[in-house]
Amino acid sequence: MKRALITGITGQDGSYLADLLLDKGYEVHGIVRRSSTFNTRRLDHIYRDPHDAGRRLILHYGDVSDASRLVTLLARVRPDEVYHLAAQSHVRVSFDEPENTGDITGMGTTRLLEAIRMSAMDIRYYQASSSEMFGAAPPPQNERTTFHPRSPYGAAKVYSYWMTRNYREAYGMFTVNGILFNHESPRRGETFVTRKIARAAARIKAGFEKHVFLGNLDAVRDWGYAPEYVEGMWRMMQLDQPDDYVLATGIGSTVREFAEHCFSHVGLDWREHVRYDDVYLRPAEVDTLVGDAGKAREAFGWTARTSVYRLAQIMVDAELARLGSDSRETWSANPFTNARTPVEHSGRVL
Ligand code: NDP
Ligand code: GDR
Repeated sequence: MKRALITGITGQDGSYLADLLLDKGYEVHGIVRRSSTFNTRRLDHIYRDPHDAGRRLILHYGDVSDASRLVTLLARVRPDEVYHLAAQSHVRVSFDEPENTGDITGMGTTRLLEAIRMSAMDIRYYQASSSEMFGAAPPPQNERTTFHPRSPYGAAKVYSYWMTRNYREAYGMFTVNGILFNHESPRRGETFVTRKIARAAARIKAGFEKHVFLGNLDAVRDWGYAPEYVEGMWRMMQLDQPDDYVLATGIGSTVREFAEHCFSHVGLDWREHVRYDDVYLRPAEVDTLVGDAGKAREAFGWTARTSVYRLAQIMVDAELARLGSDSRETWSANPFTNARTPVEHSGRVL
């Protein structure tokens, strides 16, 4: 049985990747940050009691800021494959916390690569690289495009990208960069724009709210469906030779268009419900990201299958279903419910 270790297993991609690897018969180990509240909600459906002898999902406390913990975890788990997904992944927040973002999103990669190197084990390594590394470079972007990051997050990912390549070139390690364009799902964090809009459309339709506050509606992103992207991560880890690959749909849409798709799906006109708040602007914006995934298609037959329009429907339908199963009180108590809570005004929740 193959063994995988996933950092960031509690996040959107980590949870889909855990689903996929369990389906493929792996034993899956995940690193979870200690938190005063449960942060394993996305794993509830696959979690098994530790006393269940047959379980193949095993969670360990750890943090990518803690190098010695990464060493002890590798010795304990002895994985065949490591998927490094943990990061401070919010671009807007990275402007507020540049140092923390550098430490976690950048240095966290080096700590893990160095722990793998020192272990002398034969471990394949996946690095969650990002289209944000391209930043201001004109589209379409692919593996040969020069990076021009526009945020502390993007800069930290560029550093991690190069460390990943350097460990391949310097030590002959099997390390791959998956350069993934935006991918979304009902498990997307509530403060990323697609989930925020899908959630608002459903809640407005249900009569809980009237408006949602957004920033730049002109930004163009290449939005795909997350479960397809974790399949691509796994496939690039099964190749004979390590390399770097873009995963993208090749289609760009504006934030405005995404809002239009979500609101029209529930029979509403987005223009009546979307309001502007400059708190959601970034000090430097990435205007247009549209990827060219031709190399991945040729190397391992990967293509995105879900259109942005269908993606919006999937996300809104999931929000409507959630509204049906949750009580109104639960939603009202959620700090993300209202786009203009005092917390958001301080710029902390974006
Ligand atoms: P999420 O923000 O949903 O998940 C991030 C994960 O990292 C969470 O499990 C989080 O834990 C964990 N994490 C954060 N800080 C630490 C830390 N100090 N130590 C250990 N774990 C930590 O991100 P996604 O799932 O969307 O993305 C996965 C990866 O892919 C990220 O690296 C992201 O930057 C990158 N990426 C994402 C893209 C996308 O469109 N989704 C596109 C390209 C790259 P907790 O749950 O406790 O917060
Ligand atoms: P992004 O995703 O920055 O592309 O990073 P996000 O959904 O945060 O922003 C996309 C675009 O929407 C604009 N925008 C808003 N964004 C948010 N979050 N909230 C708003 O209210 C809002 N209004 C407009 C933004 O300005 C931006 O142009 C994501 C993350 O998952 C990264 O970790 C990943 O690397 C990249 O995708 C690829």
